[in-house]
Formats: sequence, C-alpha cells, structure tokens
Amino acid sequence: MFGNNLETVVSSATQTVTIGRGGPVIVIGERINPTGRKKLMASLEQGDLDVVRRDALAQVEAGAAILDVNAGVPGADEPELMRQIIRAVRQVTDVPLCIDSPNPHVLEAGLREYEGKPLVNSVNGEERSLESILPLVKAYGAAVIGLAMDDDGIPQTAEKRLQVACKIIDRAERLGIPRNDVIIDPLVLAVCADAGAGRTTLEAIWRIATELGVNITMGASNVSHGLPDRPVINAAFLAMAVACGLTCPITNPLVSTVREAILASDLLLGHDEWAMRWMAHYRGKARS
Ligand code: THG
Repeated sequence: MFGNNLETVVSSATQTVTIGRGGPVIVIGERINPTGRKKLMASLEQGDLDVVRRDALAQVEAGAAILDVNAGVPGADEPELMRQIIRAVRQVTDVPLCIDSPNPHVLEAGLREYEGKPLVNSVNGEERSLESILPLVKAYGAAVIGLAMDDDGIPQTAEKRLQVACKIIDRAERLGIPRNDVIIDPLVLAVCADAGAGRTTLEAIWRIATELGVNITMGASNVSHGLPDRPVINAAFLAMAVACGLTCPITNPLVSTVREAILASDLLLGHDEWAMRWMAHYRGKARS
C-alpha cells in the first residue's frame, strides 16, 4: 500500500523502539499530562509524583511503547518539574519518552535529563517555533513531532497541511536532522464542529504517508470532543487512520475500546502474525 517508508528509531538507556509502516502501531501513552486531569494536576502541585509512576506503569502494561510526558502546571517551575517527571518515570519503566512542551526551556531541561534518543513534542511551521525548537532537536540528536500548522493556524485543507509538513521536513534537513527523524502530526479537529474534520485529517495522513513516507502521529481523541461515547468514535477513527498511514498515535491505552481497535488494526493489516498479540490480549481478558 505504501512506497518508501521511513523508519524512526527512538531509545532509552536500555530499549530501542522502531516506528514504521512495516511493523505494528506504536502507542504513545498520553496520560502523563496534567492538562484536563485535575487529580494529576493537584498531586504535581504538591510535588507528589506517585500518580506519575502509577500512570507510567499502567500505560506500559496496557501496551504503550513510548510515554508522552508533559509538565504543564500553571505557575510551576516547569523545567524542574519536567526533570522530576522524567526521573520518576525512569524509576518504574525504561520505555523511550516523548518530551511534550511548547516551551523550549522546558524541552531543553527534559533533553538534558533524558538518557537516550527521545521524541520532542513538538515543532510547528511557525517561524518562531522552527527557529527555537529545531536547533535543540539537532543538538541533542532527538527525533521530533512536526505539527501541520503555521503562522496562519491550522490549514482547512489536506493539501495545505501537506505543504506545512514539507516545510518542516525541509527546514529540519537543512539543519542536519534526517527526514526519518521527523514525525508529522496532521492535526485533528472535532467532527461535531465541522463534519469534514475527520475526512480532512485522514486525507492529510494518506497524502503525507504516500508522498513523503515519514511517520505520522496524532492525538485521536480531539475528533470526538463534545460527543457522547467518545471511545467508540476514537476507536473507529484510529482504525481508519492506521489504514491511511498513521504509525504512532498519542492515546490512552487504558481505554480498552481504543486499545482493541489498534490491536485489531495490526491484525487486519498483517502486523500480528499468527494473531499472537490478539490472542495474548484475549487470554489476558478471559483471566481477569
Ligand atoms: N498532538 C500532539 N501532542 C499532543 C496532542 C496532539 N499532546 C497533548 C494532547 N494532544 C494529547 N494528550 C492528551 C492527554 C490527556 C488527555 C487528552 C489528551 C486527557 N483528556 C481527558 C480525559 O481523557 O479524561 C479529557 C480532557 C478533556 O476532554 O477536556 O486526559 O493532538 N503532537
């Protein structure tokens, strides 16, 4: 289905994860992010990292191969909090991390603390972002997520999102960051606000995957914002997006509907030989 597929390799001190269309979907666990999570926000405000450790372990046990870490607590010393979160996660698991912040100082604090080759989340097509984030990515030898938006916001059409993706990849390459270390996020808007939002993202995924060959991530849950039964919508969207070329969604693997849609997608696309992972998941459920 796909032509020249690029692979992105990320690592921790002891583990290497390869992201690409020749292998299974790589789940980036989203839960270590205080935005919208009151309990985590409250514990981080008090310097309590137990919730972080629990969330890390639970997500890895549920199939996350990479963990997103975000220290967005208003008023906090975010660079210091990012270091603490990275250390806390490292105490319980050694999966590679995706360091998530719009602030280059927070990203740099995370990059200095991290051992291995992480993902940086994220750069976008705005001049200010390209100039501040890409040199950091290069200096620390990281891989980076590029959001398909620029100074004019999120483009309405898949064609324009593809163009922004091209621009980010081009600017990365000029700094010596190989194109396979750029993962594009085509961005997802709510279908209840715009009926064409899901289709636009799927078309952007397909075009970026087939024309550029790079890996693709997205935060799937935005698509169902404002609607009931969100996991069902998110699961259907994820399965369609994987068929279009999504390789490493940022999502919550603790939601079984979502996790199962991803396992089923791998099975149906030939990335689960002998249904080994599907059967292991099924046996785990039958036991509990
Ligand atoms: N693309 C990229 N990075 C991202 C996103 C993206 N990082 C942040 C976000 N989007 C994905 N991460 C999260 C983390 C936590 C939650 C949702 C997305 C979360 N949501 C609440 C819940 O599930 O209970 C609900 C919050 C709400 O709906 O207001 O905890 O798109 N590159």
